[in-house]
Amino acid sequence: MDFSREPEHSDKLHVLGVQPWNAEPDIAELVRHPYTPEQLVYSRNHCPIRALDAATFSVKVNGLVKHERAFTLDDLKREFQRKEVVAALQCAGNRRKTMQERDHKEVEGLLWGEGTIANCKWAGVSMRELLERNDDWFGGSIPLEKALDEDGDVLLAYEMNDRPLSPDHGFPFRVVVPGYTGARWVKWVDEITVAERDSENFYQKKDYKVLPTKVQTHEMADKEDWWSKVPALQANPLNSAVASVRVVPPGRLEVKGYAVRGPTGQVSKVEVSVDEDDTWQPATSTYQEGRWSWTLWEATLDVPHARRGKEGKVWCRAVDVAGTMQQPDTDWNLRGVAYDAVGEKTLHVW
Ligand SMILES: Nc1nc2c(c(=O)[nH]1)N[C@H]1C(S)=C(S)[C@@H](COP(=O)(O)O)O[C@H]1N2
Ligand SMILES: [Mo]
Repeated sequence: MDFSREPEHSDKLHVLGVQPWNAEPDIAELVRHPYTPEQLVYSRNHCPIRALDAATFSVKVNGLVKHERAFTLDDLKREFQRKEVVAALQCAGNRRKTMQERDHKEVEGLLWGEGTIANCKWAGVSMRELLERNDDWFGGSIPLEKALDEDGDVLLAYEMNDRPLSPDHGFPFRVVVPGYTGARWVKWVDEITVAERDSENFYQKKDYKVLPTKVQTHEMADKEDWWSKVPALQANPLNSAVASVRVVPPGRLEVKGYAVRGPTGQVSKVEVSVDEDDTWQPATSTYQEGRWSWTLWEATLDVPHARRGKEGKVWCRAVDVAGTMQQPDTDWNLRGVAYDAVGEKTLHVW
């Protein structure tokens, strides 16, 4: 049941759009908290927020399952164990503005900064248990494998940071897919279908894809049918960003930021530099938890050559347990998604 009342939004966010509601926090403030407090959790919506009544709202499980069934929030809580996972939720458009500025080339979409990421404790029902209860699927696709992988930690979540989800973030249910792009974390979910093919939904088929750089316009993407040639974006890339830099005279910088894992494993190291490719110094990790959280880090840099009034840049790069490392440059793509070049922050005066 949809109510007409408008949900209350956090006033701590920079607003990119009111209808639908799209807003992100200041990242210097964001990295002060290992678990992102609700008022600093970005909000990304393609349609109006839904205000649902948990007493009547239910989620259907159907498709290639033995028993189709609908569950209310009470059913889920009564019939399944509560499972928790700490995981960073991140929009595919995170750092899109940096991509546009860095490549001097316009990308399509809301110009998100580097704050569309939130590290929260999610709780709900294991997607694996839910599907196995109703089970008997045929074949498999990568998303089904992810849903059934015990270590994939996919949830049908009803809590965020130990509280019921708010309307902005999907009350009563949302899917939590640790390590995967935010677009797959469907909010207000009312149907889960096990099928042989991925969904025909617009956001699965015609959006959230890393198109090749040569696809320069939307018309070209449509005309040459690039949408069907490129797979849907799933796992987030290994990434990092410089969130704040404090100048400590004479000649020292205190730098803080976040890093987030890619498909090949958790972040094992973050390095910072003031000259990008010459010397990289290790940062210290101040927070990381489990397989799916973000990593908070900080570093103190001696920059004897820094002079007040001179422009400078601070860079950061993450390395994961498999040795994958963020690269200085990545290719521009039309939709500005999955931007993962080394982090950078310009200081106008240091
Ligand atoms: N129903 C619904 N679910 C959705 C979306 C949406 O527009 N509608 N946006 C998706 C995208 S693109 C992102 S990045 C995340 C954002 O989640 P948040 O608003 O809780 O931060 O939700 C995803 N789930
Ligand atoms: Mo997103």
